[in-house]
Amino acid sequence: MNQTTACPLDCYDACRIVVDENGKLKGDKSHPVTRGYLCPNLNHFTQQNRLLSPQFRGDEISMERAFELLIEVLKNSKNDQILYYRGSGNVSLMQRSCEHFFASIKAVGTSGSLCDGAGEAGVLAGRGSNEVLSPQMIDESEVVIFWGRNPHTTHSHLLPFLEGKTVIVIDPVKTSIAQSADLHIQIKPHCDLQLALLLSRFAIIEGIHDEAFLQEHASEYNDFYELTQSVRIKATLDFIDVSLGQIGAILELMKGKKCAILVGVGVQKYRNGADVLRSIDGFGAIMGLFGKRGCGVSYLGNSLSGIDLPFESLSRRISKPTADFSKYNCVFVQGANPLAQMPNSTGVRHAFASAGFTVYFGLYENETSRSADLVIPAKTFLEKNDFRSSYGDYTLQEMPQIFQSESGISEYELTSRLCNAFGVQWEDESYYLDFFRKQMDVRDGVGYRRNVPEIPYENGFENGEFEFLDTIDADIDDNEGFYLITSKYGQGLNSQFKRAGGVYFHPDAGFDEDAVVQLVSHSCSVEMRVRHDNRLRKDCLLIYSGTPDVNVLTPPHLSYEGESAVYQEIKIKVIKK
Ligand SMILES: Nc1nc2c(c(=O)[nH]1)N[C@H]1C(S)=C(S)[C@@H](COP(=O)(O)OP(=O)(O)OC[C@H]3O[C@@H](n4cnc5c(=O)[nH]c(N)nc54)[C@H](O)[C@@H]3O)O[C@H]1N2
Ligand SMILES: Nc1nc2c(c(=O)[nH]1)N[C@H]1C(S)=C(S)[C@@H](COP(=O)(O)OP(=O)(O)OC[C@H]3O[C@@H](n4cnc5c(=O)[nH]c(N)nc54)[C@H](O)[C@@H]3O)O[C@H]1N2
Ligand code: SF4
Ligand SMILES: [Mo]
Repeated sequence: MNQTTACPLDCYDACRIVVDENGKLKGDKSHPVTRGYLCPNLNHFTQQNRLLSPQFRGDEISMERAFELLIEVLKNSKNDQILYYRGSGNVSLMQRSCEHFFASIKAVGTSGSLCDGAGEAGVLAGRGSNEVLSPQMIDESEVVIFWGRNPHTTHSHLLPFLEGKTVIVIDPVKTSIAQSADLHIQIKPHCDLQLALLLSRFAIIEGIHDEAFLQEHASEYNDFYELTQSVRIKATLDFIDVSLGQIGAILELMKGKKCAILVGVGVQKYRNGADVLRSIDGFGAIMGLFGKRGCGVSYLGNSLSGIDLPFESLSRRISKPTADFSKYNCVFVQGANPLAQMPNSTGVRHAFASAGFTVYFGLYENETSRSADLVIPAKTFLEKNDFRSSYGDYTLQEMPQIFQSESGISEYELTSRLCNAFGVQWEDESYYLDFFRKQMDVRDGVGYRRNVPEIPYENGFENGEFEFLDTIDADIDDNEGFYLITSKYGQGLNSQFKRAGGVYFHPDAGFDEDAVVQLVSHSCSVEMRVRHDNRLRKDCLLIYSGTPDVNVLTPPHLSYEGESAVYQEIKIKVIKK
């Protein structure tokens, strides 16, 4: 008999999956968003290639022995010498059960993000809360703007909802959506703040701003207008590589239309990422896009909003993108591959190797598992009970266990063992599953979170009013080198599944295909093979997320707000070999 579950990968879509009697995964035709299709990541998902047994320094050991070793090192470490580092290999809710144990023994956790933290800080500063437009709400819009977001790769289930709409794309890369869009602005990277300010300024000059909305919900807009006037028009347009005609064209297409601006992580992989999001939100407010059907600015949402968790939460935390593993006697890594995915890989790898004892709890072998003292294999999402919420919509879906398996251990089971060993209060699995099930509101066979807005910001903003950006850092970075674009790869998910390789340049950027070049950033360098891609600007190079060693080039800085990694902050020098 067919069984249904949901995909727990770190992705907007949260697809509903049908598992047939042969164990094959298919999209659920009755789901309003999945509509019968999965993506390449899940179509090729197999139970193979996974870690099958625990290992201690490269030797296979039993699960019993693995727990003896883990418990011993935890008992011999002071609580502030234990670091719990969770990634986003699986974003389901039971992943958080392990945090209950580490919080209870007062270990150190992480705060901030490798992903969307800078942008989120900007959204919160302006709106007070971070709500998304569900695909059903985007369906009602007439104009959709993809701003630093690549839906063919990262949000493919949104594509059918775009039929018949006007599409505008703001992206330095001529992505698939840019190729079919009504208008593509191939902006220079890191110039979105200036573009948003210029759009806001010209919207007001042309009188297409929403005066009534601004009076009621964003009354400081005149100060924001003044701020936009501090931007020198001609010099800025030249620098960001956008023409006045293009600004006019965007506003003309938006005029009087229901418009959704979908912002991705691409715009905020910089230290001022929060201000970038805030300026885009500011433009949304000027156009009166909040609180109306089919309108809004939508970033990656908070998959936990409206959900109560039954687990203890860590009270002590360090910033995730700059976590210094060498300071800890025990580092416990769960669902993550920090040795590939954190910025500044060289520093991270040294620090990990000099930590007292390192544990990797995950599904696949990778840079982190190979360097860890102890490897504990996890169970796949098909082999354990769970729930899945999403940062792209308001679903909350049950993921029942579908297969039995002898290998690996679930997050619930691992936590049970640790809680038992340390006398930490812990309940039966059914208690936690019921806790989540009770928060699910099932409509037409699909589970949703309770207490979520149908129309985000319909009743205004959390702080009473929308708060505009009030100062800008006018510095324009014009250092030598190529802009680094490091975005998502269609055949893999960060460092899971198929991994990309090589560095991509425009064919006219001056490097021959297949040549090996040396790429140099802050203090580190790596060699990569050249690939050509004519979708790129000539001043950019592209290395996909998940490419081995890409993060040797990325800097160990935090965003000014939001404790986020800033992968694209530093330009890259290229040396021919
Ligand atoms: N297939 C696949 N899907 C995924 C993932 C994956 O690895 N593979 N990862 C998942 C995760 S973890 C996340 S966070 C989401 C992210 O989803 P997206 O936000 O769509 O991801 P990115 O590919 O990082 O960036 C999107 C776009 O930003 C553009 N960009 C880069 N720099 C700039 C800039 O300065 N300005 C502007 N305007 N655009 C810029 C890039 O060219 C790219 O097209 O995707 C999720 N989905
Ligand atoms: N250069 C560059 N670097 C980036 C990015 C980029 O765009 N460019 N993107 C950043 C972003 S947005 C993100 S979100 C991060 C992601 O970085 P990470 O959170 O480190 O994610 P992954 O690389 O996907 O590694 C996830 C690991 O989780 C394990 N896993 C999968 N399922 C389970 C499970 O059910 N249980 C357990 N215990 N483990 C499991 C698998 O073994 C897998 O190897 O990378 C960041 N790094
Ligand atoms: S990775 Fe995303 S698009 Fe692919 S099946 Fe999972 S939720 Fe759907
Ligand atoms: Mo992410």
